[in-house]
Amino acid sequence: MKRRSFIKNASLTGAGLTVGTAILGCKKDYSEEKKLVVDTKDSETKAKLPIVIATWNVANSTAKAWEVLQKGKSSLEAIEQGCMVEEANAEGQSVGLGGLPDRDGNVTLDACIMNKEGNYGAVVCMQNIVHPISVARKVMEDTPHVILAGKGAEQFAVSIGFKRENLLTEASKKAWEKWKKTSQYKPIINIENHDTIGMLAIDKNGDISGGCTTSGLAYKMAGRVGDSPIIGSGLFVDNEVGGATATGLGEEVLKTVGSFLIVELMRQGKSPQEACEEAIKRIIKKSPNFENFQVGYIAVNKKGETGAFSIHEGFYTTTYQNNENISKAPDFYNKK
Ligand code: SD4
Repeated sequence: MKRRSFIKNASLTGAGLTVGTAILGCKKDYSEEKKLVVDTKDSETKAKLPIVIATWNVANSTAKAWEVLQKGKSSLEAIEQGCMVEEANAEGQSVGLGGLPDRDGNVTLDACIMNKEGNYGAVVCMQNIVHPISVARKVMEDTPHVILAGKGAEQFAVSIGFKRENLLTEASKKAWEKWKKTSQYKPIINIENHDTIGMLAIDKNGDISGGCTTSGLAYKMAGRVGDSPIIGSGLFVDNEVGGATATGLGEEVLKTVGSFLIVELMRQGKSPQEACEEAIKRIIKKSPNFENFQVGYIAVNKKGETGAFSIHEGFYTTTYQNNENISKAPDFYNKK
């Protein structure tokens, strides 16, 4: 076996890694870790890159991100601009402008972004700003912190030039007023999920970034923060391995630190698909209540291979790869 293909195999299977370490026949050599890096210049990988993958049916967002990548810009830039498309879309009721409000009628937004260096920025429970993904990027790049919350996040955004806007559209206000008549706080499968954007992109240099942006659960308690802006839960990227992001009932994703789990499983040799399935199974094992909520994951590895899996039917993903922008329904766990 040629050295390079051995390294490749070692990086892709847990067994390969064990054998590799055994052949070295001694204490773990940490320089081996470096060999996990996939050669993004090999022809198989090149064919799959660049790539953008996102949760739900968001072809306009992935098209924007793809356009940015085609101009030779970074995956970080693609993520920000791709997510901004849905944030500005007043029709989408679970992200940005037009997002469904909390119980008190306030639209509060959560978002985060991660770059190839593993840097991270987030805003949680922020009001009145249409583009939380861009504010999250500014938190990452221009502050010594990683998360800004509520009023502080809003003040920071305004101080650097973002405009305050009312995010509650007539349609979302009407929906909230209707909900208030019964005030039933029960997550509804797939309804609470639509259009939360979790997006992962790999640029032509093979560098991965990710973002996640949402208005969170409709009619949540005031102050509630979900998984989407929390590193490791709603999103995780490791440029040596891949990235993962989540949608659905954030409380369940948070308890199992789902996106970090998926990236770590890929690091150990699982494919993106196997890793997503394992993370869903972890939730199911811990929550006998899984019939009543939805969670969906997507993942991409360094080679541009993707995976997606959810608890229930009804989840969608959109992938822009090899010049095709395709939305499809991935496999799911609960087949009755
Ligand atoms: C949350 N994961 O706040 C988000 C919800 C979601 O579309 O995905 N909404 O729990």
